[in-house]
Parts: sequence; C-alpha cells; structure tokens
Amino acid sequence: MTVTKRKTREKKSDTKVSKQAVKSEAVSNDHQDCDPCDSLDATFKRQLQGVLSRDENATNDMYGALASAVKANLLQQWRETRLKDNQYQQKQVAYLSLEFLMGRTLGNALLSLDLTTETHEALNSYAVDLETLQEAELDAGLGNGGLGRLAACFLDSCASLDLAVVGYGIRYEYGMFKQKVVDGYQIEQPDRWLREGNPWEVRLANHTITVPFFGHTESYVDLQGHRHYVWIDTQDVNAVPHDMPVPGYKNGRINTLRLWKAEATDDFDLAEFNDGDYTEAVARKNMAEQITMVLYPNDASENGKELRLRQQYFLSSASLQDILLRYVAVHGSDFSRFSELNAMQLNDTHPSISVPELMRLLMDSYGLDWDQAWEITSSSVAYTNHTLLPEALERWPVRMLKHMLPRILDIIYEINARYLEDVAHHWPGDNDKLAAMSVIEEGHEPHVRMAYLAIVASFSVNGVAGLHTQLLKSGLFNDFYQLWPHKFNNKTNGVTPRRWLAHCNPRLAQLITRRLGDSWVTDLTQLTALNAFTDDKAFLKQWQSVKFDNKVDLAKLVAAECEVEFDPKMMFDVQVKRIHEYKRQLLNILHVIHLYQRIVAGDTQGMQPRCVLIGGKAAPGYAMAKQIIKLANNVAHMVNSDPVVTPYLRFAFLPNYNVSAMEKICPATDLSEQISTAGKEASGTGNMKFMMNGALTIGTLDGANVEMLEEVGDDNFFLFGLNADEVSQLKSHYNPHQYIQQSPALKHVLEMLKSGHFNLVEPGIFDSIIAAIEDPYDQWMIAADFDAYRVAQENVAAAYANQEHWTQMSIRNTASSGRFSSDNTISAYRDDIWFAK
Ligand code: 376
Repeated sequence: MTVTKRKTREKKSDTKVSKQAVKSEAVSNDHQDCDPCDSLDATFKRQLQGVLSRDENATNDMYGALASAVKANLLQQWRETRLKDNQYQQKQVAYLSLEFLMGRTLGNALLSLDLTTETHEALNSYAVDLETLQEAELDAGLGNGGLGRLAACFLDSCASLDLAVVGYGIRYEYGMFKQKVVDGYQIEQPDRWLREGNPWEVRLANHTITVPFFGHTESYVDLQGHRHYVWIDTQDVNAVPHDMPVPGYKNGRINTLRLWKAEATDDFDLAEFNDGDYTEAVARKNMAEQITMVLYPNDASENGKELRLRQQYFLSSASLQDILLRYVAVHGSDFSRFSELNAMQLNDTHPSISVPELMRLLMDSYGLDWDQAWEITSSSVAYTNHTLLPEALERWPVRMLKHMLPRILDIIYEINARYLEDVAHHWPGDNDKLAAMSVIEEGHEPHVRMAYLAIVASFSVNGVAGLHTQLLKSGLFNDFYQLWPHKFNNKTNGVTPRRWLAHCNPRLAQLITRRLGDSWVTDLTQLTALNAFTDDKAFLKQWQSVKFDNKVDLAKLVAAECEVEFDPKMMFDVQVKRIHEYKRQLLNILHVIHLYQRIVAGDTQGMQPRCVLIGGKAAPGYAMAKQIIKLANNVAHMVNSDPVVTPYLRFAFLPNYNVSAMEKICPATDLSEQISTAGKEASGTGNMKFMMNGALTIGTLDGANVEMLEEVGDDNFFLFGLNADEVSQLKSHYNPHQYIQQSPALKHVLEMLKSGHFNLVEPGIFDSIIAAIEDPYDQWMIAADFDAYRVAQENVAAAYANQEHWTQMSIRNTASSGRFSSDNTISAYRDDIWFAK
C-alpha cells in the first residue's frame, strides 16, 4: 500500500521530530502574502486584482478573494493562540473524530471575527452581495450526519469558551456524496469539494508524520533484562497536516482543526526505481494516497472494510504522535504530567484504535513500561457513544488486524488478558461473563469489539442524552456499568447558537437582539426572557413576519430544487435527517397518504393547509432506505399534480440535504418531525436547531426530545407514541395486524399502497415496504404508532388554526432552547470529563 519499506530495525523513529519542528509551527505559515494589519477592504481589493485580471467565473473568484482576505485577517490571532497553547500551561484536549461536518466557513468566520459589516462595506463598490459570495462556497461535507455535525458544533463552542481544543480528523478528497434524484430514485455523485482549492486550509508539510502499516514484530531483551518489541518491515504512509481555523465568537481565540492527508513517503521513488519495479511503485503510491480519498457514507452501520480500518489507524496514529511531540517539546520525556495536561475524546469507537496505539507509542517509542503506559492511557482517554443500534457496533476481524497492524493486535490481546483478571475477580468462576465481556469475540472468525476496548481503557464513558445514557447503563453496556459505575456519565448534546441562530436566521436574531441585547449569543439561557413578550401583540406580529419571510426564502429553494410550489401561507412541516427505518420517514409518508385520501374524499374538516418537506441521504447500500426515498417521490408526484389536493397539501422531497440546506430550512419550519421509534435515536440534534428557531415539535419520547419536552412543557409540544419501555415489552408479541384492524385510517392507507396507486407503471416496487409494515418482526413498530401519530397531527392542525396561540408556543420553544446550546454541553465536558480551565 505505500511506498517505503523500512527494512531497518527502528526505535523511537516514528516520533523522531525535533523540538524545533514544534516550535517553528508557532511562526510558520504558508500564507504570508497578506499583511494582517491591513484592513479587510485593502486585502480584499489586492486579492481581487489578482483574480479579476483573469477572465473566469467572477463570483467564484470573488468568493476566493474574500475568503483569502478573511483568512489573512485571522492569521495573526491564530498564531497567537497557537503560541499561547504551545506553552502548555493548561489542559489540552484532542477531539478525535473520523468526521467533521463543517459546512461553509465564510459566514461563520465573519460572524465570529465581527467582520460582517466591514465586509458589506468592502463589497459596496462591486455589483455583488455578500450572500451571493457565501453561496459560492462548497460545503465541507466531511461527515455523514449527527455525529459529524456534533463534532463541528463542539469545535465552535470550545473556541468560543476559550478552551485549548484541537480537532483531529481526515482531509477526505471526496466528502459526503452529492444526492441527485432521478425518476424518484437516489443517485450518488462524487463530492469534489476541493476542486477549486480550499482557501481556508494551511498545509504544513514540515509537520508531516509517518504512520506504519503491515510488517511484523520482533522482540529482544536488553542488558537490564527488559523485553522490548519492535515493529519492522513496515510500509509507511506520510500524514500531512492541513489546518483549518476555528474562530471563537469575538474572543480572539482561533483554534485548529487539523485534517490529515495521506501521501506516499518521498523516498519511494528512489528505492523502487532502483529495484526496477516502476509500475508496482506507482500502484503502491496510489494505495497510500487512497487512505484519505473518500468518506465512508454509511451512517449508523458497521462497515468492516479494510480501507476503513486503515483510515481509523491513520487518523489515530498521526494525531497521537502529534500530541506526544507537542508534549515532549515542552516537558521532555517526563510523562508524569501527561494526563494532567492532556485528554483525548473519542467520537464514538471510530478512533478507538487510539487506545493500543497510545500504548505502543509510549512503550516502543518513548521507552515506558506497561504499567506506566497504561496509567497514562487510561487516565487520558474518554469515549462518547452515539448509538444503541447493535448493527452500528464496530468489530474488526482479528485476522485483518494481525495482517495490517500486528504490533497493535499484540497490545490489544495484552490489554484484554489483564482486564479479564478484573472481570474474573468481580465475578469469580463465571466463565460466561468472561466470554460476554471479552474484548475478543470468539467464534469461527474472531473479532475485536471496539466499544469494549474503548470502555476498558477510558476513564469516562458518556451517552449523548439522558434516556440514551440510561439505556447504555441498563442494556448494551450493563456489565461494564456494574464493574465500573463511576466511568458512566451523560452529556446531552447541543448545537451552536452562532451558526444555528445568529448566522442562519438573521431576521430572528435581530428581533431577539432588539428586545434582549446581544449577549444571548454566548449565553443562550437568556432567551427565557422572551417568555415575557408572549402577550405583546406587536412582538407576536414581528415574530410571525420573520417566520413568513423565512418561509418565502425556503419556498424559493424548494421551487428551484424540487419544482414544487410551497405557499408560505401554509404550514411548513419538515423532516430532514439521514434516511433510516428507525427514524420513521415512512410513518410521515403514510400520514401524507392519509391526508391525501381525506382530501380526495372531501373530508377536509379541521385540516390546515400544509407543505410537507422530507430530505435526507440514504447509505448507498441501504436498499430499504432508498425505497423510502422512491416512495416519498412517487407520493409527492400524485399529491402535487392533483388540483383538488394542492390547496390543502403539497409534498416535496428535497435532494442533497446538507448543512447549508439546513441553514435555510430550520428558520422557515413551523413543525419539526422527530418521530423515531422510542429508544432508538440516541439524541438527535436537528430537533434542537428547529426548536431554537421557533418550530414546534411533533415527537416521540426519544433521545433529547425527552429533555426538550421537559424544558418547554407539554402544552408546547406534540407528544405521541409508545415509550422506550413499551417498545421493548411489545417486541416479543408484536402483532401489526391488530393495529391495522383497529385503525380504519391505516387500513385504508395500506389498501391504497397495495393497489399500486403510487406505482401504476412500476408494479411491485413498494412490496418490500408494505411487507415491512406488516411484519411481526418490524422493530420500528410503524403500525403500532400510526394512530397516535395521526391524532397528534390533528392536534397540530387545530393548534395551527389559532395563529396567535401558535406564535406564542413558537416563542416559548425558542425561549426554552437555551439548555441545548453546545456551549452548555461543552461546559459540562470541560468540568466533568476534561477538567480543563
Ligand atoms: C456511524 C457514522 C459514520 C460512519 C460509521 C458509523 C458507524 C456507526 C455509527 C455511526 N453514526 C452514529 O452513530 C451517529 O451519527 N449517531 C448520531 O449521533 C448524533 C450525535 O450524538 C445523535 O444526535 C444521533 O441521535 C445519533 O444517531
């Protein structure tokens, strides 16, 4: 796969980079073409002269010029932040994640650096507005969904709370695929987000780190009788850092997101040319560079592909070597303060190979013994779990590890052997327990259970909402909870109010600021003061008019992308998220069919005209999810082409849902659909973005919905459906036909589906969906919740009919959303897990 074969025995070689290298980082940057003291205007003009003299796409070039000017403006503060952090006086946190779903950078950077007004002024002399330039930026879609976007919100909050946190991730050449819809079906297209270059990144080739793969291990005993292990004949890959700035909100801190790019080691050409094996050499170079080529688009499902494991180890090894080098540059090889000054947060198990890798580096590169290395590892690594779905739990074949990472596998075995002694001590004579809790799952093809490895090594294990953490403790990880109750804690997710209110909803932000001042941006609990205005008629009108204007904007997007006309006077009812059976987009579609049937039958009593929007990507290999997209599109076609129906109901599937789309969607939404089967959605974060922007929620008692309901009260939330306990109790004797018989509405909907009404020229294509609903093993219990959902939707309609009251509820939702600022979440990570200042 790479390039250089290291034939020599090596000790400490992976990490042999000088202190100078680390120190020079403080002063080096590749972009000194702009004087940071210049005004934004002057820098922008200079950049523009360069690009406008060429006859190219003016908007893209102007965006590039503006982005470069803004970056030049922040370089000085970025350098100062780095200098300060390199002194290592405070705890440094590394957030290790295979995904950072950053979206666009420009608008957020302008907001945080307080440059929005200045930029508008600089643009005055050109025939282009800031919004147009912002739209020219391609999303950094380096993530699948919730887990990746959470990482991005967390980075924003860490910087805004003045915490020394580095995000470590992968610079995928191709991010999340672009979704097209052709004949109602999802088509995936590659996302070449770097094709026009990335004006925000700084490549730091002089900080390249080497990551070993393959080879084998040998050991020897030194003169003192200590055994040492060496990993030799490895094939090495270079990890080249590309840093992205993460500005704190108006506080002068610029943190770093360090993304690693895989490159073939330089000396490959020489060695392989001399061997005369040119084509092999080029092929191997390609293999090395493949590591960071593409993001795996499988949200919430295990993957098992070898390349994915390579990505995970590549990220883990490069990041840990980087962290150790920075530590050693200040503290030398005295590791006694390492865990006092460092914490590594694992974003799910994806980077959990970091555990044995840190052990390896401390022992094999820095000469510590097992106990010292374990003490350091197990007091600096913390693990966050993001899903209860068993199919999402990562397991790697032992065989694969043995081949690719032989030294790492040895260390995993040793960790397991020592830890199982604790288990045996806690449950004497219980062999079943040992097998159940072993990091190695035995069987025909033995596997390493990555979640268990992460729990064993971590001093903290957290879930992402109260219910989720409860279920981890009582279910999935119960054995571990019994062994180490102190490790388990909850950290309910949050979202950044900078991007998800101040930036994406300027109309509402200004309205709030006129009443409350602007300090809510960094202290979202201040929004509770909005409750005082729910009887202020003028305020209600302003609130309504903000929502209306936002709906006009969204309607334009829907018209352009879906060719469906959304009327801003109708209710906007929205479900956007990854397509997954447990999220139950199907339940939503069945309800649309039900409304359609009522309208066609002339039964429109109590109905409120509504526009239903669904958006989200299906994993390319997830057949049922793709069928659900097709069904949504076919139903939409029937609904939108019937003039009897459209005064009451319109339905669109929005292609290519991503971060930038959400920035338009959540400000314009009246009703937010959070309707997962209870106990399945770990937290949800879209739910919070909608709430912050004044949408009301129709939802189940799942994930963070539980806490949202707690904050806003059940008068301002449309709750329905089975709770998590009821779902798990019903599982053994679930009979969907019983629910279908009891619900004329559901029966009628299923009859229409079966009749082929939505697929007249495509017979049979929805058979698998119909079968899933009628299956007694339907884990998602669509039939069981249908009627409760239908009734809750009738309550929604009744509530929407009273616009004044609806607006009051909308205000109360925004007012109660303070707890779901990621500033709040990150303050809790800081105080309870990281112990950082
Ligand atoms: C994966 C994501 C990408 C690639 C592989 C995966 C394998 C397993 C699980 C994945 N993703 C998640 O588990 C995930 O995105 N979970 C979501 O995390 C959000 C942030 O905590 C929560 O709000 C969502 O409820 C949860 O589904």
